[in-house]
Amino acid sequence: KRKGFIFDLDGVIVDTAKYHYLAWKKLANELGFEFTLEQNELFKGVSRKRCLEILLEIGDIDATQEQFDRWMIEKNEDYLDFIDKMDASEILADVPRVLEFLKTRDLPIALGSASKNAKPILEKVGLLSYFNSIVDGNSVTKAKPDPEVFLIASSNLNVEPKNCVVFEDAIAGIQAANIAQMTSIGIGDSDTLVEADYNFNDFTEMSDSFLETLLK
Ligand code: B16
Ligand code: MG
Repeated sequence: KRKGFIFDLDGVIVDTAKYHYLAWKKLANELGFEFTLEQNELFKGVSRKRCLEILLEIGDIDATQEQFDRWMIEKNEDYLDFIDKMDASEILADVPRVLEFLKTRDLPIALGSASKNAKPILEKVGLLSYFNSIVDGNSVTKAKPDPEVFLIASSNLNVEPKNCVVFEDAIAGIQAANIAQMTSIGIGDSDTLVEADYNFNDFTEMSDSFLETLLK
């Protein structure tokens, strides 16, 4: 059977979480409260709109629709200033080796991310050409753990969900892959990602022989 491979972006291909954090922290500070790295954990894999809602809950701030929209734009502009400076040096270890492994075997590859900035980021770091399909925050309506993002990717790749493999760093992302009946591979802390079918701290721990077993 034909296998398909779906990658999350933030925390799997690049570590953009630190830039999201700095941009949210700047906004929080402007609004007069602190935003910690620990609180930032709740923002991983979550849409921009939902992140702002949580941030305002943390700061106990009631916003008008107009303020809300303005802060969404402001945060994204600050985030894009960081993205603008990104290059290939920010690709996480051994990601190119795994992409190359799949590409040389002609296997279809998709991105499955909540980010609306996914495409420019892949372009910046020079990985866009590896992807047969980009499913991002612009094409999905339901957030992970809803499996929508991965099911669209599976259909775009023309590979049945049960033959898709998902690489994810967020609990909600692993749950989404499991609900979609896909093989879930947790990238990161195995105690956090206990629901994953397989766990690796990062791609340097994933051998070519393990990748071979995924093709069967
Ligand atoms: P944007 P992923 C997610 O990316 C991030 O983990 C999350 O923190 C962010 O809020 C979300 O993208 C939306 O990003 O503001 O760029 O649209 O992990 O799903 O690749
Ligand atoms: Mg992620």
